[in-house]
Amino acid sequence: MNANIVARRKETLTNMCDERARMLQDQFNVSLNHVRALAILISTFHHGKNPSAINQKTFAEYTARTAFERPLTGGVAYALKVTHFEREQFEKERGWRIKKMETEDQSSVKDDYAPENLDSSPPQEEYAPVIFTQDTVSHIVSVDMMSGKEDRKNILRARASGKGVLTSPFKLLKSNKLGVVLTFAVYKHDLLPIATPQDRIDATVGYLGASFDIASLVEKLLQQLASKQIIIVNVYDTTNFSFPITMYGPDVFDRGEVHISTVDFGDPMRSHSMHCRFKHGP
Ligand code: WA2
Repeated sequence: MNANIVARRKETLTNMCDERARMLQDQFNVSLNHVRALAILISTFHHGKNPSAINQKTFAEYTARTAFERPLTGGVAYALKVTHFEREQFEKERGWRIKKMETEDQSSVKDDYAPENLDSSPPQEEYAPVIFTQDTVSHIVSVDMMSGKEDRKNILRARASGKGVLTSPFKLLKSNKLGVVLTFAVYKHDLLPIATPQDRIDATVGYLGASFDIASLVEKLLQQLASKQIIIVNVYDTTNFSFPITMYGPDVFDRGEVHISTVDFGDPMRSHSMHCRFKHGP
């Protein structure tokens, strides 16, 4: 092929990929900012008022009406920090037990057992039961988010850092689709920039989280650009550079030219990238 045409093709691929990566990053950032604002809403109107001005009904209504502000999220939820010492009182007041998170395959086995025994979380030092949810994720109400491996790691990192943190991609509850969870800690008072991780842990009252169904959301984004006939797009979590995790797109065997655009989802502990290829080409 003419060297000029090859260079032109390469430039086109670069531009298309960078544009898509930037759109994904921007939409993620918009969602992240609104999830952060929700954490402040909870701090101000739930923990900052006595009695609280937020209950499940108002939380569900507010999050549904502002869902368009969080274009990449499947749902948001709020979990409380509950120590083992506080558990009994908490469960009595709420009228329900803190439940253990179960994966899809476990819950199909579960029917053989008495659900009321299995559902309840075994004793732990502390719990993170969900008390408020957007209706789209109502299935996680009363579930201890610390009993899920990825959710737990996120909670621990969010509260010690004060930053929004992301899980690696994992199968979300119920939908069973690959997604990521974003978590912000909610503190009982403002913390100085010099606060230590332990200061932050001690001041933690709960965790505001959002789930992202990456595959369907990238799909929606790409559809808006109507370029699916031209390029193949993959999104990866490349935090472990030797073991990238596919977040979106088909398995790739093609050795053809690829352009890699980085995507910054705002968590310095994680890396993501978008790979683009022409559908038919050299
Ligand atoms: N939200 C929705 N689906 C999930 C999920 C989750 N976590 N985990 C697994 N499937 C309340 O970080 C606190 C939300 C967790 C927040």
